[in-house]
Order: sequence, then C-alpha cells, then structure tokens
Amino acid sequence: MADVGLVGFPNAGKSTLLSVVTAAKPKIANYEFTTLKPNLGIVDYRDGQTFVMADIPGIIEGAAEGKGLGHYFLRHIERNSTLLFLIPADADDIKKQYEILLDELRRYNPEMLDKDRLIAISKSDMLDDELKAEMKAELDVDFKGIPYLFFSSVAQQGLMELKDQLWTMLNKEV
Ligand SMILES: Nc1nc2c(ncn2[C@@H]2O[C@H](COP(=O)(O)OP(=O)(O)OP(=O)(O)O)[C@@H](O)[C@H]2O)c(=O)[nH]1
Ligand SMILES: [Mg+2]
Repeated sequence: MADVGLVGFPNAGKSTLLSVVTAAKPKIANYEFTTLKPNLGIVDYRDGQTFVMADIPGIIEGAAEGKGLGHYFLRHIERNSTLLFLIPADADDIKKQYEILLDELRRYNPEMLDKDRLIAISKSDMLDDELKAEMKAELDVDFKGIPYLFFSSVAQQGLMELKDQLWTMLNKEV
C-alpha cells in the first residue's frame, strides 16, 4: 500500500517525478495517457527512511463517470493517506485544474477529500524568477491554507523540499 498517491491531468509529469525520486522506471512521454496502469516506487528519504509513492494514469474531467481511464485507477489511491496534486507550470489555469481534479475525486468518493493534500507545481524549470513570483502571488490567494510548492524533475529543483513536506505530512501526529 502506497503512502503518497500522485494525482494530476495526463502529461503533468507524474511518472517523471516517480522516476527521479525512486528507482522505478515508468514510461514517460510527451503525450496524454502514457501511463496505463499504476506504478509504485520507494522514495529514499533521509537516514535510510523510506516511503512509497504511487503513480496512476492521468485524471480528466468526467473521470468519475468513466472518461479516460477514470474510475478504475482511483481505487489505487483510495487508501493513501496523502495525495500529491501535480499541476504543470504551463497549465492554462492552475486553480481550475486543481478544482477539476478535486471535483473528480469528490465524485468518485467524498472521503478522498479527507486526505492530506499537497499541491506541487511541476515543470517549474519553464518559469523565470519574475513569472514565478507573479504566480506565487496568485496562488497564495487561490490556494489559501493549502500547502503548495514548485519543483522540477528535469532540473532537479525543489525535490528535497518536496520530500521533506511529504515526510512531515506522513508522520504528523493525529
Ligand atoms: N520541462 C519539463 N518537462 C517535464 C518535467 N517533468 C516531466 N516533463 C515532461 O512532461 C511530459 C509528460 O511527462 P510524464 O511524466 O510522462 O507525465 P504523466 O503525468 O506521467 O502523464 P500520463 O502518464 O499521461 O498521465 C514528458 O515529455 C516529460 O519529459 C519537468 O520537470 N520539466
Ligand atoms: Mg505517467
């Protein structure tokens, strides 16, 4: 059973993240629905500690009604305690994408929204400092209270911070 489930539209960079933080070798490509079945990987954290990450096929609007690869794979993250939402830095509307993802999870099973959530803006190597600052100002408003961060698998930026944040969420006292 995985600790962290990756949630995102197709092409968001989920499998790429899995490939850089674990030894898993998922298929990665620049088209939608590259991943057709879930992949699991073990993330090496500090001091030999580990946690499990699950990469599932991309979720699209209507997934709960069976669009795309839909419903079938959401059950693979149903028991994860933490969901990592991946939204690419070049998305037309980051907030909208987040809301669609959340809505699909809710329609699948409202209890999915009880899980801890972290939003990670992927492919942030495509942003310069100025654009990133502008986006942060917007996201602080859009995501009030929900933790978010920027990272890039390709440029290996923000990965330690991402793992730290996930580890803290997985190990928080309840
Ligand atoms: N610039 C940039 N491109 C990236 C990054 N991470 C992934 N990509 C590219 O984005 C495309 C999609 O990556 P995948 O990891 O296959 O995306 P996915 O979310 O697993 O896609 P599905 O399996 O279709 O749901 C590939 O062309 C990757 O090379 C990144 O950090 N920066
Ligand atoms: Mg994939």
